[in-house]
Amino acid sequence: MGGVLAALAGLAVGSVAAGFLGTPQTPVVAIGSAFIDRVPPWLKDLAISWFGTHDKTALRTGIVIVVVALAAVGGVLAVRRYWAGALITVALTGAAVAAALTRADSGQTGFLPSAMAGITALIILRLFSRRLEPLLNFPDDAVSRRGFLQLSGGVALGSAAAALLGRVVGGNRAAVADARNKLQLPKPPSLNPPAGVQANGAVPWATPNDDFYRIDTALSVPQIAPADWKLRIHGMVDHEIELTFDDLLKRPVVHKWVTLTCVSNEVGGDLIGNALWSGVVLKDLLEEAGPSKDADAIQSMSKDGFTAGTPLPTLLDGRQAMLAFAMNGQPLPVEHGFPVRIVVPGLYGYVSATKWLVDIEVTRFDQFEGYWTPRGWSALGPIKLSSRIDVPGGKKVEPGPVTVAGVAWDQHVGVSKVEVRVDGGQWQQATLATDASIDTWRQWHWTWDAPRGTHVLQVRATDDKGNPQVESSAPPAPNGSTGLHTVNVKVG
Ligand SMILES: Nc1nc2c(c(=O)[nH]1)N[C@H]1C(S)=C(S)[C@@H](COP(=O)(O)O)O[C@H]1N2
Ligand SMILES: [Mo]
Repeated sequence: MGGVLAALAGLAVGSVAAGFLGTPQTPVVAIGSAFIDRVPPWLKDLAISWFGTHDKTALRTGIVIVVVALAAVGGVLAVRRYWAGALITVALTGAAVAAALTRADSGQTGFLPSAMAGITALIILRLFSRRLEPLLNFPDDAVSRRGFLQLSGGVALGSAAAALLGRVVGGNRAAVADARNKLQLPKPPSLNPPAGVQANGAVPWATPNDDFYRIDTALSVPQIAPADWKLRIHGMVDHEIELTFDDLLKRPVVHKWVTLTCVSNEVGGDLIGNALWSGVVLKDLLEEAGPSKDADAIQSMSKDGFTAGTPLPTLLDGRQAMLAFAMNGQPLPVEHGFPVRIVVPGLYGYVSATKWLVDIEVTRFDQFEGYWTPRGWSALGPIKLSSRIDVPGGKKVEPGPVTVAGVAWDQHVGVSKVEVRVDGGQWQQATLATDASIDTWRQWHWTWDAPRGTHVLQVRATDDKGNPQVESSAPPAPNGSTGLHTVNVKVG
C-alpha cells in the first residue's frame, strides 16, 4: 500500500515536473521510449499485431503496472527495513533517469522529472515506514492507525491533484493544437480523387486522415509550433540552408497524391494509405544547397531523434519527393508529423517519411545508419509490388455474382495488371480502375460467379515493366513482405 502510493505519487510529480519543464520525458515516457529503442523487431511486430496502433497505450499501461508492482514489493520490504524498499525505488529511478538521458529530445532537463519522481517516492516511502512502525508494535493503537490512514489519504489526494495539474501545465500540446487550427496553408485545387480511380466495392481510394495508419517510435508525440520550426540542411553541401516555416511557405508549393506504405505491412495488411500531400519539392532545396558529388544519401532527423537514411538519387530524379506540410487539404495532423514531414514516392516510410522533421544531413551510407538499420532492417527500402483483396471480407456471401475488389501498388513503378484465381485454378484478369499516377495504389475489381461451398481467393499483380508479384512468402523483416494475399470465402 505504502509502496504503491509512493510510486503513484512519484509518477504524478514526474509528470507535473515534465509539464513545467516543457519536456516530454515523464518517467513513463522515458522508460517507454528507451524500451521502444531497444525492443527486438519480433517483439515490435508482435505488439503491432496484438494491439495495432494502440500498441503505445498498451506499453504505457504495461509500464505503469510493472512500476506499481515493483513498488508494492518495495513497500512491503520497507515496512521492516526502509533501505530494502528504498533500494527498489532507487533502482527504478536510476533506470528512468538513464533512459531519459539517452533520448535525443530530452535536452538538459529531460532527466529531472524522473529524478524528482524518485525523490518524491523515497520521501513518501520513508513517511509510510515511520507511520507503520508503531502500528506493527502496537496494532490496536487508534492514534497510529488514524495517522496512517491520514497519510494514505493525503498522498492519494495529492497525487491525484498533481496528475491533474500535470495535464493542465502540459499546455504545449494545447498551444500546438491551437497554432495548427489557426494555420492558413496554400489549398490544393481540389480534394477530390481523379476521375475513375475508385473501383466498386474497394476501400476509399483516398484515405481520410483519421483512418490513415500511424507507425512511429514516439511514445509522446513531439509538439512543434510552426513558429518554432526550423530545418537545417547541411553536411556534404556547398551552402548550408536554414529554413523557417514562413520561408518554406514562400517557395513554390506542389500538391500530389502519394500512397505511403510501412515495411511492417504483412501480406494483406492495412499499414498503407493514400493521401493528397501538399508541400515543397525537396529536389529544389537540395540543389540550392549543392550536394557534393561523393554524397549518396541524406540522413533526416525528427525532433525526437528518429532518423531515416534515404538514397540521394530518389530525391533528385524528378519523382517529387517533398517536405509536406498538409495532408488531404489539412495541416498535417500532429501524429502524422506536424508541422513538416518528408514524403518520398516509392520508398517505405522507415527509410524516408520522417515526421516532425528538423534536420537533413547530406552524407554517405558508409557514414551512418538510419534508426531501423541496426535493428535488423535493410538500409535501402524500395516498396515491393503487392496486392490485396478487400471484398469479400470474412463474411459469408450468397451464391451467384460476387464482387471481388481491392488494391494493388508498386509506387513509382506502377501496376499494369491484376489477376484473381479461385481454389488455385486459372488466373483471371481483373478490371483495373484508372491509374492516377505510378505513385499511388491502383484499384481493381472482378465479378465472380460464386458456387456454394468454401473457396480460396488469391490475387497477384504485375508491374508496369511486366514483372509479376513475388509469390513465395517472406515476412516483413528485413525489407518488406512478399507472397499472395489469400482469402477464404464461405458461399451459401
Ligand atoms: N519521427 C518519426 N518519423 C517516422 C517514423 C518514426 O518512428 N518517427 N516512422 C516511419 C515509418 S516506419 C512509417 S511507415 C511512416 C508512417 O507514417 P504515418 O504514421 O504518417 O502513416 O512514418 C515514418 N516516419
Ligand atoms: Mo514503417
